[in-house]
Amino acid sequence: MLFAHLADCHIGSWRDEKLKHLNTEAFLKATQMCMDKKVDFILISGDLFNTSLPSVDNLKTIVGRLKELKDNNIPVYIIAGSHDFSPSGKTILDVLEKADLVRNVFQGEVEEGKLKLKFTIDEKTGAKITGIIGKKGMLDRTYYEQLDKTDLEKEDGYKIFMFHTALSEFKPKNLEQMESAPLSFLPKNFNYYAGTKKS
Ligand SMILES: [Mn+2]
Repeated sequence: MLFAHLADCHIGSWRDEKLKHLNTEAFLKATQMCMDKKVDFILISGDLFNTSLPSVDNLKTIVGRLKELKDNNIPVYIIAGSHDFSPSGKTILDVLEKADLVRNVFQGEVEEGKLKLKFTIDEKTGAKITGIIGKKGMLDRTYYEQLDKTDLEKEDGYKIFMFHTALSEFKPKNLEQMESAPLSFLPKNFNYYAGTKKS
């Protein structure tokens, strides 16, 4: 199995003429490598775009590439990051998912105060993928506190957990003030943790 893990692409984050194309170029280069190497799938752990409603130009470029990935039979699994939501909770990622260009793996329901996550199974490899979205100001903390880890940890097979928050144990000294979650928030027994810090 071969997969790629991207995060924090932040397409559209710079206004400066010299800088504003760099994120897009980096994304196009990385995803081109994915196609060249024929990866089985791609994970994007949040903040594909810098805003919940990206510009039409940026959307056109990224949607074009996502379509190419789809045509190459490379599924893209995503979670939303802290920049992906508008104040009303909307995100363009929902539109991309409707168009079948990405799959949001933050799936599940709350039963009696417990968050039960569901796995999304990659057809080609059988990899089981789930995760928790990132929200500004540690609003995602509630998800971790409610998370029922028992079934997740018991599940067999190759498992991937995607998340978008800094882990307290891995914070560098100069970012001590940064909001973070303790390692104990994550379910154990996964084969790969596809994380990124919140920024
Ligand atoms: Mn970010």
